[in-house]
Amino acid sequence: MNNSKQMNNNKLSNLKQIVNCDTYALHDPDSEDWHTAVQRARSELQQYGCSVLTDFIRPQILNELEQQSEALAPDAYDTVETVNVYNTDPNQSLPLEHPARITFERGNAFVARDLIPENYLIHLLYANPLFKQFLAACFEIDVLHELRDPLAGLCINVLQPDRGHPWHFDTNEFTVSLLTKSADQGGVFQYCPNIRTPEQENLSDVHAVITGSAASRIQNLDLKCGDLQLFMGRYALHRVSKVQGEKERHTAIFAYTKLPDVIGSVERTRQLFGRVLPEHLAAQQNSARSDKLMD
Ligand SMILES: O=C(O)CCC(=O)C(=O)O
Ligand SMILES: [Fe+2]
Repeated sequence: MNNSKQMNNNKLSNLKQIVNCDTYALHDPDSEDWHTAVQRARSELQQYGCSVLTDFIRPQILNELEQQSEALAPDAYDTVETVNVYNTDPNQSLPLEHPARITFERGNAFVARDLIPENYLIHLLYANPLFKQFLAACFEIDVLHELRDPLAGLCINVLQPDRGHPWHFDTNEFTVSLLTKSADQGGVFQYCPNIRTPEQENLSDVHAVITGSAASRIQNLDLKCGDLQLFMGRYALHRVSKVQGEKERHTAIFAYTKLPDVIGSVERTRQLFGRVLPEHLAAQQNSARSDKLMD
């Protein structure tokens, strides 16, 4: 067998070992089951901006998934940051009632991609071509690209007891996440579907939600370990409520983009991971130039 055939076989067997392919036929993009799963996700994304693929991971490996997550959690960059829902500077000269003036403590910590071994389950899944092909179809995009960012493409989001991930919009239009360890209590993913559009910020509703006076707009997701969540986080305001009890809550965040070669800015990377790599500095230098010539 030649090398590339062997590699494809390995990827297929990895996928079948990790994903519940009886329910989600990721291994066979020509099958009716594959199209049915894609269609369901598409229609939920169109309606609510969110689709949960329950029991996406094979139950036999949920323990291993949690153990790998636990082994990496101590490496998370842990800092409590003051943020607003837009992740912009909260001190700008905006009226006091503007939602950007309301701040929260962001208490989650990220384990960066370069600390996650390539043979760990979430890393195998993130880079798997059949996984990417399926997700691209669900989001109705031709091709999904892994970030070229060596830190931000794949992360574990760690919430310790008494910490929460406050109300925010994501920068990326869509996100894929997987609960790898659940909290005893609290740590609930909450969101407000379609609260803004590319044309309309809808500041008054955003303000009402984050000040606690629009509870009826908020949907709670009851996620279990091994459920995969597809989410349009740029248009839906969302948060993870404070974790209660003894256990941490972990999610794997799989970041993909429509455009290739995406690398985070030096400033944002330092905020999220406490460090930057030569790739971030080089990308910043290149983007400051008016051309892409070597000299
Ligand atoms: O951990 C989660 O479930 C959500 C995380 C999130 O919203 C984010 O990382 O932007
Ligand atoms: Fe988010």
